[in-house]
Amino acid sequence: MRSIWSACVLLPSVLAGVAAPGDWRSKVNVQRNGFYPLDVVDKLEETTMTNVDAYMAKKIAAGKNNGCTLEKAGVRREWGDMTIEQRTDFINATLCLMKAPSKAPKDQFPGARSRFDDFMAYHLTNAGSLHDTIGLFPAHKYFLLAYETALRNECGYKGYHPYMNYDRYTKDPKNSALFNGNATSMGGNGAPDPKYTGLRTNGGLIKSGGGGGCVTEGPFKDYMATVGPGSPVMDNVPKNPLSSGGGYNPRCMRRDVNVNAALGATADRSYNLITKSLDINTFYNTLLTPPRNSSDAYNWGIHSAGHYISGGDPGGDPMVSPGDPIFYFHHAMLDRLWWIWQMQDPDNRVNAQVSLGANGAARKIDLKWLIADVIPVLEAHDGLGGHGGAFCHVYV
Ligand SMILES: *[C@@H]1O[C@H](CO)[C@@H](O)[C@H](O)[C@H]1NC(C)=O
Ligand SMILES: *[C@@H]1O[C@H](CO)[C@@H](O)[C@H](O)[C@H]1NC(C)=O
Ligand SMILES: *[C@@H]1O[C@H](CO)[C@@H](O)[C@H](O)[C@H]1NC(C)=O
Ligand SMILES: [Cu+2]
Repeated sequence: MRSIWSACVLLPSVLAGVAAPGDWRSKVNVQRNGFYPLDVVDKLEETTMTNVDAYMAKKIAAGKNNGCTLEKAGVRREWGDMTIEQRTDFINATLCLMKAPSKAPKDQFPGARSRFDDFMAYHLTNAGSLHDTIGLFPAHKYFLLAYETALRNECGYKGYHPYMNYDRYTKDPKNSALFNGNATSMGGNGAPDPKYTGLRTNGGLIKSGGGGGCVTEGPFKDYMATVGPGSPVMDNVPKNPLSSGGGYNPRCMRRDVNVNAALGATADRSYNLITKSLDINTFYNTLLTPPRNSSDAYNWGIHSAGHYISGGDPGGDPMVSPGDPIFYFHHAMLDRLWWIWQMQDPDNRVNAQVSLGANGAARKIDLKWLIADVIPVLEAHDGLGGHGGAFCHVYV
């Protein structure tokens, strides 16, 4: 691992003693792995950091930053940019959460046996408000914060949640640092399941990537999904003993690490999504349901593509997808794309809400047993100071 920002790059502005535009590099700890060249979105993010720096300076001057500064912000990194030690710490904390005691109501979710399961249980019963026009971005931003907070407060994790840059998984996802199945990956592919041929999405049939069975390699090979299924995308997922899906249904984690899905989330697609969506409705609709295009073989929409890079059960099941820890890597990446989009024009975009829902600004996000505070939805729009500074992160 190396940091590409050498001291001599920083020196002139340090000597001048003023924070010139571009000085974000002296405030944020950038850590890159030279194995991955920057893609068009990474480059856009770097140029956007000047806007972010100016936006923060303005908020600080107005006393509205809630204690959040770029220097203090948690840095969420791409998995491949993290050192082996950082990856190990993260994996250990995830394994800890899978053993930590559940706080979900026992009568409603007798199947939730760990703190990790609690998140799956919440998603199962609140999928509507988590995914509608008003909720999708801010509710998942808060859900991710709640999960990251549990890793930190309940399992001693010192870092911040990683994200997966989809583009890095468009060539050979099965042999990537995220999915190669070794001790410092997030687990391997599922064993081949000839009965699993793929799944239907908005854009057509995503052909199987060759997996579909149980994950047998890596740190989560012994992990059992508990609650659900809700809306399984595979056959032969055992039924839950309760009609609510909240009962105990221990089953192996299945995956289909799928390059055909990943090709629907290449960097050029994310770049176009950010730069060509001039309002939040266009951004939301293009992300979820892009216009049909018969000459595009991978037109799934980036949201679906991201979920199905590993798919399976519970990961591919829209009701219980947080039962595969990769869920949070995907939603961190979506949060990153939303944030880069907002920061093209922060004054107008941070509080922009998809206009299809009624009473958008009055909505509150209540994650119940996941995190204490019930927060107004707009407080989960600002990743750098929202909700009294509880949100204070950058993506690098
Ligand atoms: C992670 O857990 C393993 C197994 O419990 C342990 O050997 C290792 O030291 C831990 N690593 C870190 C970085 O804490
Ligand atoms: C796991 O794979 C990654 C990425 O290829 C590599 O950097 C790392 O050294 C491997 N670790 C082990 C324990 O094999
Ligand atoms: C449809 O897909 C093709 C092939 O990827 C692409 O060249 C073209 O620009 C797309 N059309 C629209 C309207 O997005
Ligand atoms: Cu989702």
